[in-house]
Amino acid sequence: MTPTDPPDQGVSAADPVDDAAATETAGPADGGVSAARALLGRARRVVVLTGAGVSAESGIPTFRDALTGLWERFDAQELATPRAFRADPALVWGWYEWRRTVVTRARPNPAHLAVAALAARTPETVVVTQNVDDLHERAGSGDVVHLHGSLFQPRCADCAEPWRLPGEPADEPAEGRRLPPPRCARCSGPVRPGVVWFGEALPEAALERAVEAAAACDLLLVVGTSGLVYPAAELPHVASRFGASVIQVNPQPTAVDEVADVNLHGPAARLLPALVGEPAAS
Ligand code: BV8
Ligand code: ZN
Repeated sequence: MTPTDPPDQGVSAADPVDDAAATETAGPADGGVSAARALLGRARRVVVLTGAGVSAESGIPTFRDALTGLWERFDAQELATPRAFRADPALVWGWYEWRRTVVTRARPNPAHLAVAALAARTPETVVVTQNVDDLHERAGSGDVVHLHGSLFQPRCADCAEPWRLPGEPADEPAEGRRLPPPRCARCSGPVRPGVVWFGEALPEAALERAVEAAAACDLLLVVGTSGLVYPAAELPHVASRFGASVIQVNPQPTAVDEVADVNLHGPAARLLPALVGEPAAS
């Protein structure tokens, strides 16, 4: 890491056990689904790592998608920073309340449901997400590890006092608006979204749990992430270094391709049910 990089929250791992049998790229007619199903069928300890792509078919824009409305001239990675919130708290709070509105109106899609079904069938499954939405939970996944926080856990930016969201769901206009953040009941500091901004440390317990699960799993299923944001992007490499098989589901090539044993190119809401679904009655 070059000296300019932020303090390291990276992950180190001992060397692996190679599993030659699992190394099959997406040559076969079914695009690798049967190879992936065979790997999944044998797996006992599974980690599912998801990114924005798993919620794309629920109508939630990914981080790659250009922003719209009030925020169209901004880059999401720019807005999701402490600096942007200090510079213009009403713009940033408005953005998060708009995103909370979109998420509240959205519904889990078949990919979220398949992840919940997989966990129900394979008890030692850990669901780790980079997403700040609650669609995994609404699909029935319990105990989801949120590496980057949640839209539903705002807190005071000064004293970290949790701030209780009002009962009624967010209802921001489609084009968005500036919205001054509410004030903390304890110190009247500005309330901020309970997400991890770029340059901020991830919640220690969540990161530790994700790393331990990745090092201990025998299969990591990575869905809908570009694999560019760290330290989350290190998890597939940790799993592979510890000898686990890695299956990726993504319509596009990503930074994870190099470490995946099977790359399934297609939308999560179609491929995850095919991957997890009960074998068709013979
Ligand atoms: C930190 C919450 C240090 C907020 C987010 C090492 C190397 C280089 C840089 C770094 C490094 N280590 C740290 C850094 C800096 C930085 C980083 O990684 N920068 C990158 C961009 C180069 N990391 C950080 O700043 C992290 N903090 O390092 O702190 C520290 C340590 C100690 C003490 C103090 C500080 C914090 C990172 C977390 C930032 N917060 N989110 C919010 O949401 O507003 S990240 C945010 O962006 C998301 O949570 C997600 O993680 C990321 C977006 O990535 P994806 O989820 O992958 O989504 P994306 O849009 O990119 O791609 C979508 C994919 O889905 C695509 O591949 C597409 O093809 C696919 N897709 C589309 N449709 C479908 C689909 N797939 C399946 N089905 C479909 N239908
Ligand atoms: Zn406070």
